Amino acid sequence: MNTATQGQIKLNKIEKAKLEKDGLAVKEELEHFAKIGWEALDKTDLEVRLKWLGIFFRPVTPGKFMLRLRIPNGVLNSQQMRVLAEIVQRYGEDGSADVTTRQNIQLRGVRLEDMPGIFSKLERVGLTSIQSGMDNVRNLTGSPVAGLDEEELIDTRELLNKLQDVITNKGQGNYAFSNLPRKFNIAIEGGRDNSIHAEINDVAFVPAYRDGQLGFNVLVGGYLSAQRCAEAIPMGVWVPANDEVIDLSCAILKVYTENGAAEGLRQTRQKARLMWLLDNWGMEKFRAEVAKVLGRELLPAAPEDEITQEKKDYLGVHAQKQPGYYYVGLHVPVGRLSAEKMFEIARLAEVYGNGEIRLTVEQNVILPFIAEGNIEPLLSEPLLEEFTVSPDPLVRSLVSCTGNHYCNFALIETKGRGLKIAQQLDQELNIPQRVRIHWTGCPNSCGQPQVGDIGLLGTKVRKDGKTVEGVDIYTGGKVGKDAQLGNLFRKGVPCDELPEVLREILVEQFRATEK
Ligand code: SRM
Ligand code: SF4
Repeated sequence: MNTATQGQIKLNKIEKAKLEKDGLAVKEELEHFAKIGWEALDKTDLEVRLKWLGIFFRPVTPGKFMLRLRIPNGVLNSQQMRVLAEIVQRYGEDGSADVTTRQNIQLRGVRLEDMPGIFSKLERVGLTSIQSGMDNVRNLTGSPVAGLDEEELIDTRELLNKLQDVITNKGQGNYAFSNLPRKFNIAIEGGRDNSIHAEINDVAFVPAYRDGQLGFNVLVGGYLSAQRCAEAIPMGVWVPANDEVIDLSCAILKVYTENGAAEGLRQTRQKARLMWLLDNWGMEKFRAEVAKVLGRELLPAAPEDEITQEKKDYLGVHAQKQPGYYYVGLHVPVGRLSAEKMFEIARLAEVYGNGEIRLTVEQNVILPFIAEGNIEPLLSEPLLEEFTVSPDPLVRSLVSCTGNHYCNFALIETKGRGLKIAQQLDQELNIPQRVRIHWTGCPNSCGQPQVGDIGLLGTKVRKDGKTVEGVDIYTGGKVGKDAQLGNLFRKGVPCDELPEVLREILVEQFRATEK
């Protein structure tokens, strides 16, 4: 059964809207939308379909849109960064950008009337925002040091670029993949440290040798949501590190898309991610359906994968495999960038490196190809006082979702508060180990609280007869090898009590001592 013949099945609201008009169709109407202004738009076009173009109406800041790009593998260049900086610069105080938890960039404050011009600018420098929201494949993540790291097993960049080209029809939009039952995350790891959080992707490729040949074992079904958090499970399949990765990804997307309605995925938005199809079918049937679409047998998984290391954060100065060159990881506090800082990053990448800029899922930036003689001058640049290569321990590993400044789902403010508390505790405590604190403003879990050593998930709590901002605390998240999701540790802690509660946890569980 395909989406055009969904007959008697009771579709959810979003599915009905898509049936009326595919989300991607608004691409042809963008010029018209820009002319008539956002207030005149049909509500579904404004709040839902524009997300197929990466344009997000923000009810918190009406008229000031968020634009979510696609930066496969988190690799961009200085020219692209400069264009992004120019776009947000013209919006003054409203304009800014965020590095996201999917190694990507989102622009803020953007006006609808400017979108056609912005899209032309993006296209000229090889960027796109197409299909970056709603029922589409999200930014494709890969090893942030692909092609640089001496220990790398597979360079993920070409695979991810090809995959993005296929999924988005080279940035023009692709109706074959624009009507998934739900969002979909794909990641390809090329190193040993599981830099991409394989466990929380719908499809993840992790390096594995099979009969002496290097390729990938495939994990499927991982996701986080308000309804359920599930770790990805082995598909029991191995693919070589070539176009078969793209073929397999597309086959999985096709199976997911075409069986969504029959399997109930298009009825309930909360039960629509790939894992629900796996629940319904079991892995054997899923594999068989994928093989049918592929038109060939799938090879069984390699007995073990090559994820053998703890997760790195890539901050600081590191030798590259290219002799005489280094990559330098800069810490961007909670991923927030101003236009000025973006221009500066672009300049530093050109003056000291080869113009390339990398992003990480920890919301940081890496400048590669810094020649040995350029390291000291780079480290002395004023930007590196703020975007330091060696931040204090808690600030260093802080990750945060958008929170209530821009996101209408948010139950709390996250980025500002998270940074302030981390800075305070860094001042007060000696913390002998890495502690990754992940903040997220609501149960959607965009800030991945379940992967943090400590995860803080926004909620409302009652205190002294009033409703105040609070968090549910998660602990025990493990990343890298043997990754596993954390569990709820304490519910409903008011945010003003959080420094104290976190201090306690840091002392008891992470060997912190008072300074
Ligand atoms: Fe997310 C929805 C922000 C990564 C799970 N996410 C949203 C929206 C679009 C809601 C909205 O319309 O306001 C948020 C936009 C707020 C804004 O203005 O920025 C939003 N998500 C983000 C970002 C920007 C968080 C960040 O600060 O870095 C991340 C953008 C990634 C990107 O570049 O594409 C982001 N979101 C994630 C992740 C983490 C990941 O992929 O590793 C997750 C959990 C993993 C997953 O998806 O399985 C995540 N976002 C969600 C969900 C819950 C999905 C579900 O199946 O229920 C929603 C709500 C939804 O889709 O209905 C959501
Ligand atoms: Fe918004 Fe909630 Fe996602 Fe944070 S976790 S960005 S508050 S939807």
